[in-house]
Parts: sequence; C-alpha cells; structure tokens
Amino acid sequence: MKVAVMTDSTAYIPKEIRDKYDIYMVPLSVQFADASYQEEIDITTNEFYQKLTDTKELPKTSQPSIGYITSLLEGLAKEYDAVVSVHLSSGISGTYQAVVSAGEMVDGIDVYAYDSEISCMAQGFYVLEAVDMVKNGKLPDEIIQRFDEMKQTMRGYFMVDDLSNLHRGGRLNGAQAIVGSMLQVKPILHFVDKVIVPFEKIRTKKRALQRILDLLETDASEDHPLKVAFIHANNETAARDLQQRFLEKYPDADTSISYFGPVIGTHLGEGALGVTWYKK
Ligand code: MYR
Repeated sequence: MKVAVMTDSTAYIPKEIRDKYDIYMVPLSVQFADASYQEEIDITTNEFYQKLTDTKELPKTSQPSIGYITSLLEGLAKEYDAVVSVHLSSGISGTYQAVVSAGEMVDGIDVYAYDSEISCMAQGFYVLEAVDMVKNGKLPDEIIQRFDEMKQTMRGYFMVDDLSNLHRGGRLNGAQAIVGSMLQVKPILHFVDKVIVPFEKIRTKKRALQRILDLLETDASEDHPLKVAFIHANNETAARDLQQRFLEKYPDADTSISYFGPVIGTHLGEGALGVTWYKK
C-alpha cells in the first residue's frame, strides 16, 4: 500500500523539509486589505511580520478551500492508495473538517484525517513521525494508533505579548469574563479539549517563561527522552535563549527552533513564544 503524508501550513514545516520527505501541504490564508495570501506560498513569515508592522492592520485568516483540498487529493489518488493528513485543532479552525469532507468527495484514495488538537510544531511532530513510519512500511491504522499514543504526552504552552488579537479573533476560551484583568498579566496558554484556555496567570513575561521551562524540565527529568521545539513569532533570539537555558540542564536533549507563521501569528501577535514537547 502506498501511503502519502499531508498536513496544512500551520505545522510550519519548512519547504525544504516538505520537499525532502514528500510532505504534501494545504495552505491556510491571511487576508490584508489589499489582498489574500496563502501562507508559505504567496507570503513568507518574514514578509508577513514586515507587512504587519507597515500596515498596522490586523489581517483575517481563513481555512483552505474545499476545491484546493479536493484537487490535491485527486492528484494524490493517481500515485497513492491512502493519505494520512494531520491538521490544526478542529476547535480553532475548520481545516480538519474541510479535509474530512474533501476526502468523502474524492474517489480512489483513502483519507485518514487526524485532528492534532493543537497546532504549529506540535502538529509538525505528528507529521514527521508519519514520514518515518511510512518509510518503515507502516499502515495508516498503525500510524493513527501511534498518533493517539503521542497525544497522551504532547504538551504545548505559549504566551503572547498582547491578548487582544486572540480575543478579537474569538480564539480564546474560558477567559472571556476575566479578559480585562488578564490584559494586565502574562497568562500562559495551552489547549484543553481542542480550544485555547489560560493555564496560569503570571505577572511578568520573565516569570511566565521560567514557569514554562519548569514544566518542561519536570517532564524532562523523568527517565524518558523528549522531543522539544521552541517556537517564536519573529523573536528567534528569545526562542534560542530559552533553548540554551534548557540545554544547559539537559545537554543531550533533542530540541529545535520553530516559528509561528502568518496565520497563527495573526492570532498570537508578534513576540509570542511557545514550547512544545512529547515523550519519544
Ligand atoms: C483559520 O482561520 O481557520 C485559522 C485560525 C487559527 C487560530 C490560531 C489560534 C492560535 C493557535 C496557537 C497555537 C500554539 C501551539 C503551540
């Protein structure tokens, strides 16, 4: 059985890695007043943050069209028997559901859509695992089973400089009543049941980052290796600094740096930082 691996742009797997491992990608879009851009195709992450600074305008985001997904699947059907496709949480975007619907419309390929219930490099971790498993001849059911196992230990904590974008875009749950007071603090956010909720309210950015590192180090101290990604919204120096602090204690850890691209950056705002990990 020939199995393809697909995801959407919010996994932010760089193009050279997607090309190297034949990872197919459906892009989400950002709409500025002048035009709509498919992220990772029409606009790079650097161009996006520059445009955000230049226009001072908050763009809107949208999921990929069903037409785009069906035509990609039709193309894949000529070469593959099945596709495992990993997407950002269905609690924050209709992308996963659109892939499920497109899969029902296209003949000749079995579509195994997977709701990562998170996004960004956490979603990317599932994709890279699928690539490895396909290479080792594993079947879609085995890959989905492994995903469910990974989900048990997958963690993602992040913080933003300003909560208003998340609030305005309607992607902050469980905090509506206290959002006013939360604007004065730096809440750590995470996903619970597919949606974003505050994890803890912390007064300063410095303490919030330390708290995220503490959570990571608690898991790292268990006798089980982690795979970790430090994620930034146009603030690579801060992500590398966090990575360095972690590596000082766990020099052999498997870590990488990733980014919040245009679509996620629209909702989190420039300067956001996050850390995601799971037990390998
Ligand atoms: C759409 O328009 O369909 C996309 C909406 C995306 C909302 C993004 C909300 C922020 C997600 C943060 C993920 C952090 C993972 C560590």
